[in-house]
Amino acid sequence: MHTAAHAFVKALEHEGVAYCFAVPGEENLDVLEAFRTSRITLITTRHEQSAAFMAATIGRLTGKPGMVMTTLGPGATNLVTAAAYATLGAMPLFMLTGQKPIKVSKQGHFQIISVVDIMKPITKYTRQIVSAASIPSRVREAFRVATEERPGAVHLELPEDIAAEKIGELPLFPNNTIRRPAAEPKAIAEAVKMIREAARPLIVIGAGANRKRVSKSLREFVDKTGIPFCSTQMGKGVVDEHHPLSLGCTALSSGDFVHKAISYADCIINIGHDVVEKPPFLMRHDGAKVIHVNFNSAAVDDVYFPHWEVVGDIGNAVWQLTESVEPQTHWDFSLMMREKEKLDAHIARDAGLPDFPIRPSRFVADIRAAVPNDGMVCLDNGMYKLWFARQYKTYESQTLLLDNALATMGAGLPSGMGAKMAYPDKPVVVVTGDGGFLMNVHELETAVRLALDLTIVVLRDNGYGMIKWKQEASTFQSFGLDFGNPDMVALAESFGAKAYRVESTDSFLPLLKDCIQKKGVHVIDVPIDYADNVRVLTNELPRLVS
Ligand SMILES: Cc1ncc(C[n+]2csc(CCOP(=O)(O)OP(=O)(O)O)c2C)c(N)n1
Ligand SMILES: [Mg+2]
Repeated sequence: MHTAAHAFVKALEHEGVAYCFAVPGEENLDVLEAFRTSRITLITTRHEQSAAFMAATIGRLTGKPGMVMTTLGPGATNLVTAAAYATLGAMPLFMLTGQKPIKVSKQGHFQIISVVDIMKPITKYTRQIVSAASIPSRVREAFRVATEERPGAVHLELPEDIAAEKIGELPLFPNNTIRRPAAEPKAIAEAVKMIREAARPLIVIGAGANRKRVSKSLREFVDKTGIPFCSTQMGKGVVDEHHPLSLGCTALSSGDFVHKAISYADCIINIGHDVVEKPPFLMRHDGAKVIHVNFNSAAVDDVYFPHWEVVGDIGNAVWQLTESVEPQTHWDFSLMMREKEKLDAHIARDAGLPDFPIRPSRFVADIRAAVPNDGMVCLDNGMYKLWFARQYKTYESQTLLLDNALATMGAGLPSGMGAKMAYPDKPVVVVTGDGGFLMNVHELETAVRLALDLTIVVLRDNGYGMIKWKQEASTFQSFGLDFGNPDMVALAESFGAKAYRVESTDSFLPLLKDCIQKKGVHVIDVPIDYADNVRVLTNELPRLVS
């Protein structure tokens, strides 16, 4: 007879789980045994946090929950950051944790904390399984909730005595494809009227538009109407940023050319807005009219209170708008387009700077030159994220994976590993700071063991550069943000990776191209000069964008 753990793993197979990332504990042993003969691939990692970052990335890219398994207590608490990352970032993630026996236990409170309570504020659903018979329905419900808009993390706890129970075959529940409801025609009609009557409409693309298949319909909307667009950091790439009507990304909170372009709009078609991202524009009561197009109605906020809402499947809503909105002769985009020209010229100006250590604009330009159009760049969190969001033009949706929701350090390398597993044929480059890299550097061992083809570029400024920028820009004295580094090349080589130190700026691009072509894990140690953070972003831009 099978155990409840077998029933659990069968339910996971039924949900289409391909990988389970795990640091197992003794409370997981029955489940581990069930995985041994399952078609799900178990991937042992070196930390629970990084395991869950990998799983969340699989969820983010496939739309189906990625899975992580840990033990109780310390294994479960190590999931906290990644659960928050998935929930704030709207990534479907399924977490399974073990627990001591709940029926009879002779172990006191050893390692026991209420994991379900810990998970409450950072998940959409968290339950302890108290009877084997409820496994199929609990698993189905967890996967349904994790996947449904807005997606996020869910958690089940399986105590070891329940997992070990002998049971017969349990029937599984249908895993239906659910069609999302379409926006109501009256909602569309009013939006069409507002867009037609505007003088300078503008499309703003947010994180929600980057989750589902919206790219094609949005591209058609832009092409047919000729309305310019810009995006938030997590909306990058939904429409090719090389498009002549692309006004850029709201990488900085304010004060860039793109913000100036937005200020000219009198009607903003705000597609897939997500309040977790810093607002791409601040609404004013006497400002532009805003049309909210999203899966759900708008969460009202001091800076966000749209005038009209088109609620329903975004792709369908955009298709309906495309059907009805014709280009209007009274629309005038000339002021917006002038800001685009200035932005493009500003980005191009520093793209070829020869200085060593490399400067941020040159670094971003070199990465863009090396990575093919469909190749993926996965960022950790640090100063370079702003430079990438501002200056790395994406061709396709989900080709620049960044986290502008929890914005946690440490997710760069694991997210790159998850991306490579989700898309084995696409080149994947991780860009991380020296701070963030060392937060999950141990996963180099997992990457080498899995024989992933992955290039990791480590930007070395010997400090927490992003915070140093804010410290300097706020005119604080330099204090408390510098650190030393190990020899990155020796460190990476000790894990079995190939490693290189960049000693001239011109050598970086050919080296990167070469690593992307080759098999295996490659780590490139790149010293960076961050003086442009203050020089360009803090001091120069406000002068230029007046
Ligand atoms: C887990 C976590 N801790 C702290 C922060 C705050 N923080 C944001 S960026 C940053 C510095 C990142 O340093 P590094 O990885 O070296 O990148 P750099 O900015 O130097 O390029 C810090 C400390 C964070 N976002 N996440
Ligand atoms: Mg750094």
